[in-house]
Amino acid sequence: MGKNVSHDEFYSLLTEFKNPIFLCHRNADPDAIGSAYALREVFGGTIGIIDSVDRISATLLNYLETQPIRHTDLSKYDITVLLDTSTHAQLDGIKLGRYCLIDHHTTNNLLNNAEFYIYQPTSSTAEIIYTLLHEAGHSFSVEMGIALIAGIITDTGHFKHATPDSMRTTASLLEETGIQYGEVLDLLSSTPHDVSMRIAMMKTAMRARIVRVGDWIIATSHVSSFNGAAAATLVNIGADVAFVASAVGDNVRISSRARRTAIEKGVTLGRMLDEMGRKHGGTGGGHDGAAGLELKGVRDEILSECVERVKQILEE
Ligand SMILES: [Mn+2]
Repeated sequence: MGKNVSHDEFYSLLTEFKNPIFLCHRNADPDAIGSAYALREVFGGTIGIIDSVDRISATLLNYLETQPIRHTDLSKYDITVLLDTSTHAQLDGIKLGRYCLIDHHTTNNLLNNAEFYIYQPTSSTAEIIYTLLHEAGHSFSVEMGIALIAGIITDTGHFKHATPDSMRTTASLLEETGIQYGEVLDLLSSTPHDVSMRIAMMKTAMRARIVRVGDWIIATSHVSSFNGAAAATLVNIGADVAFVASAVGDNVRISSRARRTAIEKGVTLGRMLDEMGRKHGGTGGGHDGAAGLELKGVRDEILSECVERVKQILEE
């Protein structure tokens, strides 16, 4: 049984390891990368990724002049620090040795086997990292500040799902480092959208199926990649809740997004997809407004079940 520890304890436990690896989930986002970067600046060690990093993380890593290690043999390190990771599926079956964890997702299946962990339902892992380092008396470099703020911005959907704490943490980081908020936005928006991504967004819209429940709109679609961005696009152009499927080997991967009004009505996607994952022998989870699911099954049947579940909530 993993040990739930305070920030203080986590900090002092981690200092006992000489050679930690800060491991990010599959397709690492700025919340994972930013968190790993800030911790490595303080504790030394290595930043590890499972397969690749997302578009914005690639820009961030370039700015930070940091190259993470890929396909890594974890036995070379005395501890693995899992960041922003809530399911085994996000690790592509990599063999974990001794590990600890910091995460913020609605559900987390990796706590039991962790040696120690901080698990808090904040809006980003970066906020937890800020508190951990701030309480230990560390100051933040400009690079650490940019890395953590980038994580907060992307995980809160540019502050759409922000809490007072995510605002406060961002404000403290800006104050402590002298960074201008606009600098971080410029860095994030300098990421080019490549042509295959733009085509995927258009195909998602073309293929969308629309279900209307009163004044609510649920949309489903499918693309070969970029399904997270695709679900966000469907919400941006009018859906209240969107599910977009992709085929990943023999599996179906679903990304979902929900508008704040739908969340307030009770659509909590992280829990819903976690439940569906358990029911069908796959894995799912995430946040109320942004979640994922991966399982074996028939794409349209899974999408229909997603729609049915949301319909039931919206019809109440
Ligand atoms: Mn996160």
